[in-house]
Amino acid sequence: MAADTIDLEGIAERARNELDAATDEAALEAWRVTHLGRKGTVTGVLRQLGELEIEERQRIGAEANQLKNELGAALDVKLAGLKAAKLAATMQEGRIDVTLPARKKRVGRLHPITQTMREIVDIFVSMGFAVAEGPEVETDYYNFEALLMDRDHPARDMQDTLYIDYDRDGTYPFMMRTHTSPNQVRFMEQHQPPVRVIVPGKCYRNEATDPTHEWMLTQVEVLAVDEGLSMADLKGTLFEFAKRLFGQKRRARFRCDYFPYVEPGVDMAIDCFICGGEGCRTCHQEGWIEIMGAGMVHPQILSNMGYDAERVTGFAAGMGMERIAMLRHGVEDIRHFYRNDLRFLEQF
Ligand code: FA5
Repeated sequence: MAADTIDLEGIAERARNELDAATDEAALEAWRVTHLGRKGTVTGVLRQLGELEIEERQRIGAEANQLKNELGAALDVKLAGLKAAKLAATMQEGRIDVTLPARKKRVGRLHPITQTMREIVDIFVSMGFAVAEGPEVETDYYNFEALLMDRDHPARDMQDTLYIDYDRDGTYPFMMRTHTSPNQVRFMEQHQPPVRVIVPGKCYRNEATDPTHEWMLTQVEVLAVDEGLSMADLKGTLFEFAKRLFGQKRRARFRCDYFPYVEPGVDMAIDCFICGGEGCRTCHQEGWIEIMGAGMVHPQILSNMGYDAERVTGFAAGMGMERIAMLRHGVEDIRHFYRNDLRFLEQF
């Protein structure tokens, strides 16, 4: 084979031009295969060397190897340039302006009703009460009947609720409990006197809402059964509770009230924090805001639980936590608590 059939100059020129024109990594790889690959142009020349005369072989061999090295180095330079450009572009896209002020981390907090609940629980625990829980979905028996409210009892009208479905024998519907009082019965069924327990939890009523009435409310039930408990213990316990929670300045009031499961029954109110007892929209012009119902446990219930009603007596109370939180924090409308407006909630 003659040396003049090998156009090393032409190959070099074409390779240099094509390398200049390649703009991405895929094009560079194609270029490498075309010129430096196993079947590439430069490799082809090297492969043909054996067919040449010795002198030609040495000369062309040296030139071809030099070209191979030159092109390989040029390829490395070009590749490094492309990589650097790519990195610069990525950094530009994802660049962070370190002069911007950092985003503030929002720290969560407990809902005001949860805070109030914890304060109330702490006070009763410090007075020797245990804490229990009960179901929010109740049976007619526990919510009404066991508390001496038969099916036709007018006291049921005060606590209309949301009904769920009928129980197994299809007679009575399950319901969302209207108060925490079913837990008096549930607890007494399981425990013998002396009893000192509180039961906090959510309750539900079919209410036309207004500044002091919500359809979902939180109550704490209080129950004590022992020998010799009297109305004086009830009053002493609840007034002491009110003092610890509201401070000495707030006034508390007991009035006769009727609940079928206590005898006698009372409601306890605190003087209105908005008007100081003058009468306003929040207290319905009464000057007082009722926070709980209470009374001496009806002896019939004690006997139904298998207790000796001649020997033991008991007192019970059920308080509304939203009303108490309103009094504590000067909130004039109960509906703020569950509107989930952060401007309100962040104040607590
Ligand atoms: C009862 O629920 C009785 N179970 C309380 C009781 C327990 C009496 C033990 C005797 C013995 P009443 O319906 O009054 O009673 O509710 C008690 C308290 O829950 C009220 O004083 C009030 O603070 C709160 N409450 C009642 N209904 C609502 C409502 N719709 N929205 C907000 N708070 C309410």
